[in-house]
Amino acid sequence: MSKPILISGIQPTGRLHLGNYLGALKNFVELQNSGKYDCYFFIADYHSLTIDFDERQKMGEVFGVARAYLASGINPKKSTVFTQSHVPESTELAWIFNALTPLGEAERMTQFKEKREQKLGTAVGLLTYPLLMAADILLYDAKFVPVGEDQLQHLELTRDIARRFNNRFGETFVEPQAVLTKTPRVMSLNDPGKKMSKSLPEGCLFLDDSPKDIEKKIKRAVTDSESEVKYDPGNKTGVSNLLLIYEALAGKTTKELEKKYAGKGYGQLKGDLAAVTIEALKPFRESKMPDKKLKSVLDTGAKKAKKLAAAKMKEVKNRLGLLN
Ligand code: LTN
Repeated sequence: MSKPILISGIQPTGRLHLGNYLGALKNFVELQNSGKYDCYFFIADYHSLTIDFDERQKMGEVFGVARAYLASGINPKKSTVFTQSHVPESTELAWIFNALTPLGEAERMTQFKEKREQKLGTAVGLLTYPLLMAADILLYDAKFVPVGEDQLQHLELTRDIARRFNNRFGETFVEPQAVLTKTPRVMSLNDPGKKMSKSLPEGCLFLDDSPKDIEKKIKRAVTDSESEVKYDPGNKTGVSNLLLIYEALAGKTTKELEKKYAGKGYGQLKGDLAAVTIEALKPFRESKMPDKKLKSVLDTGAKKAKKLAAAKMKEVKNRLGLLN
C-alpha cells in the first residue's frame, strides 16, 4: 500500500525566523518522521514573485529555504524537496483554474482583501495566488496539507475547485485536508503585541543569527514591571511569549517553567532561554551546505515531482478535451 501524499510549501521571501521554524518547519519534520506520509516540500518561488524582489537576491533566498529545510531535519531520502518553478505543470494547471473559477470566489479571500486594503502591491497575482496554490496541491493528489490558519480559507477554496472540476468533468482530483498542528503564535520580542516578523528585526530571531545576537535580542526582550514568571498572555504578553518559545524549543510545559522559575526573576529566565535558543538554532547557523549540493537535491526532487505532475496534467487535458 502506498502512503497518502502530504504537501506543503514555503515562500522564499527573506531570512527565515523562529516563527517560520515553529510554525512550519518543525511540523514538517515531525510529519516526515511519523512515516505515515509520502511527503513533498517545496519552495514557492512563483508565489513570491508578487512581492517586490531583486533577482539575484531571490536565487539566494531559494537556496536559503532549501538549506533551512535540510538543516531542520527534512531528509531528501525520505521526502521530495523541490522548487515550484521547476515543475511548470503547476502554472499550467493554475491557468486552467483561472479560467474555471468565478471571479467572486477569488475576490472573497480574506488575505486578498487585506492586501488590497493595505495597498500591499497591485499585481493581478495577489488575486489569483490561491489558484496557483490549489494547483500546487491538486497536481499531486495530495491528501494532506499542513498549513497555518491564515491559509485555511485557501485550502477550502482548493477543495471547492477540486469538487467542482470532478462534478463537471469526471473524477480527477483528490480533495485535500488541512493538517492543523498546535503551533505557538510567536510574537516580536520587543513589541509582543505584534507577530514576530522580519520587518521588526530587533525583535526577530532569525534562524541563522549568531549566538551573540540571539543573546542580545532575548536579553532586551520587553517584559513588564512585575517580577513573577507567569504564563498570562492577556496581561503579561512579553513574558508569556518567552515562555511559549521556551516551551516549544525545550519541550517543557509553561506550567513546569513557572515552577522552575518561581521566586526567580526575568533575568534568569532570559539567560536560560537564550542558551536553549542558541542550542536549538545551531543546525541552521552551522549549515554550510554549498549551493551546488542544494541544487542537486532540488533537481532530483523536481524530477520526481514532475513525474506525478505530468501524468496529472495529461489526465486534466483529456478531461477538458484539449489535445495532448
Ligand atoms: N501560500 C502559502 C505557500 C504555499 C503553499 C502551497 C502551502 C504555496 N503553495 C501549497 C501549502 C500548499 C503561504 O504563503 N504560506
